[in-house]
Amino acid sequence: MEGFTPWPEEFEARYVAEGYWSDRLLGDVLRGGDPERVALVAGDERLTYAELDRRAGRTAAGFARLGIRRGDRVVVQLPNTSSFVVVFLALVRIGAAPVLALPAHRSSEIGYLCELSEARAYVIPDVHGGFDHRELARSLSVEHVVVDGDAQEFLALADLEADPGEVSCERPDPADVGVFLLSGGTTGLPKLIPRTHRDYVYNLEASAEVCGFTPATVYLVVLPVAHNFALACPGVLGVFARGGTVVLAPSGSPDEAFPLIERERVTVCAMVPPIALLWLEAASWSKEDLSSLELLQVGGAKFAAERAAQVPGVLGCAVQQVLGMAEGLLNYTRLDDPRELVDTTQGRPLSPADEIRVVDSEGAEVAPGEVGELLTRGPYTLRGYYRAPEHNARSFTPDGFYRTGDLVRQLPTGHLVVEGRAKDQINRGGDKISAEELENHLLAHPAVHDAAVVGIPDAAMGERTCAFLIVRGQAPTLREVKAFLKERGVAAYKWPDRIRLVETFPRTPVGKVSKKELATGLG
Ligand code: OOB
Repeated sequence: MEGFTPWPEEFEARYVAEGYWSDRLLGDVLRGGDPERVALVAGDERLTYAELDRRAGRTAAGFARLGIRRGDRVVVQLPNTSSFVVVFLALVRIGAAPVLALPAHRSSEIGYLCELSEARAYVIPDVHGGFDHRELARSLSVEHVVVDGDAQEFLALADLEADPGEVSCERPDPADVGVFLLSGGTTGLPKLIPRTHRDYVYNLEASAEVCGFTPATVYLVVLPVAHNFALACPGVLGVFARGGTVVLAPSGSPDEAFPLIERERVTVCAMVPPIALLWLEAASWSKEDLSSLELLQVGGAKFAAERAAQVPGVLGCAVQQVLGMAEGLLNYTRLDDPRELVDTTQGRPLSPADEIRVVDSEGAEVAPGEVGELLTRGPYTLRGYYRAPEHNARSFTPDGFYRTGDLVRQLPTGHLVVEGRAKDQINRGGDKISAEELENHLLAHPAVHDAAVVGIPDAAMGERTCAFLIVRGQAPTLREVKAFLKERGVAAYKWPDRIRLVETFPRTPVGKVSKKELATGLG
């Protein structure tokens, strides 16, 4: 595929020879499950492996009948519903790569994703969280819009289904791009991460192994299912690969999640730290029986050691810290690690083939145990963002290591401790916000002369977003700034929590805006 950077041949040969890469495909992930067992619970729906397989097959045939085929891209923006799972499986079966947008994305993000990926179709709910996605779809120029629900002038997902016997379609190659994930982003525009069938299958199968998933696993999804963590670390796909059961929740709120844990006897759940904090609080007064829980996976942002240490006592289950990224590299604390490591580190690399370097600002490796930027290369870490040559030149070393922008130190055991960040990004409770992207939107406001966006510490979210503005004329209020960003179609999680008006920005010796100084000045 044009715009995709493959692994160099010698790496490909090694990953195949050493068994990291197989010829299993994402679309075959259901094949291990007992046909009679429940694969998916969503609201009142309960689908067995056989039923889910059949629906995925019929929907795959439907997309193929529309003319969507191997190598095409389809932007999928569905919330935590069975339709997400069906559409995802359908597309990967016919070799069309889903581009996984988040439900919170709006016209700014979706328009860009459709254009960059030259999407043949856009799959949406009718209305979700009070937002009418059909209206957004009307502003796009994509060939097919498929709606889960009331389709109006578009095509209803329910009407898309076709008989798999009637349409033939090409089988994808394991080396093909199977799915596009979104990068948290550090530049003006979001980036697309191509994940091949074989690298992502390895990602989810190796994760399922390390996390001890079995047919008895009952996995509750509380993060957006389109996020890598919930989808494949080991996530929904890892559960399917092991023949377990997935339960979809609309959110991580204890009001919604706890009754599901009790009813479905949930054993494992993946979440970001703010949700874990809510659960720790809610467990003391909630009446639900949470005793089925065995494992809480926490990642996406740093989880404090003190809170991690509370999990077993309060929630009655083990905790696992996960330092992951859509770009690839996953670190997990292991189920048999000593408690000290589980509480105080963000895990160690998933794969023996993951290569890790911790380097200083000149790119030289730091002494063992010192803090530096984490670089990585491996069988499931990208070699380049999709169609982004200039950005790739900066994001990778000449020998193919991805610069994560995370500041870490590595213990003799291999475990990593996240100590900070070298990238211009805000991590708002696991949601990633590119400072530059938000600054560019703010600069479009007629009263904003200059803008600098920084993260400020926050007890619940880890960080919140503060926009420092130099204005000309009438200064906008926070409310007006939010309304302006909404009007521009920017996802709400990117809107600043605070604005601060300033006369000038502090500068570094080389004349760059000193975000460190801006952030500390807030106190
Ligand atoms: C996950 O993926 P992304 O792509 O949303 O964000 C990746 C970035 C990392 O580079 C790091 O800056 C931060 O999120 N991060 C953490 C962390 N886990 C991720 N920072 C501190 N502590 C952690 N445990 O966030 C993601 C993907 C797969 C599994 C889990 C998380």
